[in-house]
Amino acid sequence: MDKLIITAALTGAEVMKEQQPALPISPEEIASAAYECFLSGASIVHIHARDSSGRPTQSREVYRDIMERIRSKCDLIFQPSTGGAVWHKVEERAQPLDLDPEMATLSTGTCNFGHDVFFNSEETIEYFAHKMKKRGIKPEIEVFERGMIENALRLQKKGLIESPIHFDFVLGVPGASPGNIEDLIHMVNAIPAGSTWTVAGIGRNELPLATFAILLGGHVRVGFEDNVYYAKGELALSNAQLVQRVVRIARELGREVATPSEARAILGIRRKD
Ligand code: KMH
Ligand code: ZN
Repeated sequence: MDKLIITAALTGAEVMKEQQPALPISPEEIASAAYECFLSGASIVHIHARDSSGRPTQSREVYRDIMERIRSKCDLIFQPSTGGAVWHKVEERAQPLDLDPEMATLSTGTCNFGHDVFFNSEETIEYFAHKMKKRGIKPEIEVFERGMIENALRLQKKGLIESPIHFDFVLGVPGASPGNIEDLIHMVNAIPAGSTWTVAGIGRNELPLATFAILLGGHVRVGFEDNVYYAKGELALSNAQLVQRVVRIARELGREVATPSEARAILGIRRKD
C-alpha cells in the first residue's frame, strides 16, 4: 500500500470566523496554518483565498501571496481551488491557474450545494481541464456526485486529462452525495484501476471516512473547509490538530505517512520551483 497522503483544506469558501475562530483568513494566517499542518504530517494544502474583509476571492495576487509565503517555509504541494465560491464566475475561478501550481482542483459536474447550486457545465469543465493540461498542472478531480466520475472519464477519453487520474470524493455536502461508508465504496468501485483517490468527509463524516480510507489504501483530506469540529460539540483548535489525529490513526493502523516529495512520486507530479 502506498504511504498516506494527507491534504489539509485550511479555509474553504463557506466557513466564517464566527463558526470557527481559528479559521485562517489572511495570507499570513493561511501560510502559518499550512506550515503547522506540514509539521504535523500533511503533504498537500488545498487553498481558498479570502480578501481583507474575509470574503472569498479568487484573486490571482492573493493566491500568489499565499503560495509564496508557504513556499518560503516548506515544500508542501500547493493546490489552489478552481471551485471558489458558488457565486464566482468561471474566469475568476481560473485565476490561480496562472500561477502554474503543481496541482489544482477540477470539479467535473454540477450539484446542489447547501441552499445553492455549484454550477459546472461541460464547457466550464473542459475549459479548466484544457488550461491545466496546457500548463502541466495535475488536476484533482472533485467528485460530489457519482456522475462526476463518468464526466472525468469522458475528459480522459477526449485527451483533456491524463491517466492515472487522482480523485477526491467530497462526501456529505448537503444537497449532494451522502457520506456513508457505502457511498465511499460505491465511488471507489467506479474508478479505473490504477487511479489514486482521497476522501473529504464533510462534518461528522470526516473521521469515519478518513479512517476507512486509511484502511482501504486511499488518501485523506481534513481541515476547516470540511469540518470545524474535533468531536461532537467541541470545536477543533486548529487545522493541524485534525491532521495530527489522522497521523495517529494511520500509525496505529500500520500505514506510513507520505512527505511532500513522496506524495509527488505517488501522484506523478513534478516539483515546480
Ligand atoms: N466551495 C465550493 C463551492 C474546490 O475547491 O474546487 C467548491 C469547492 C471545490 O470548494
Ligand atoms: Zn475547496
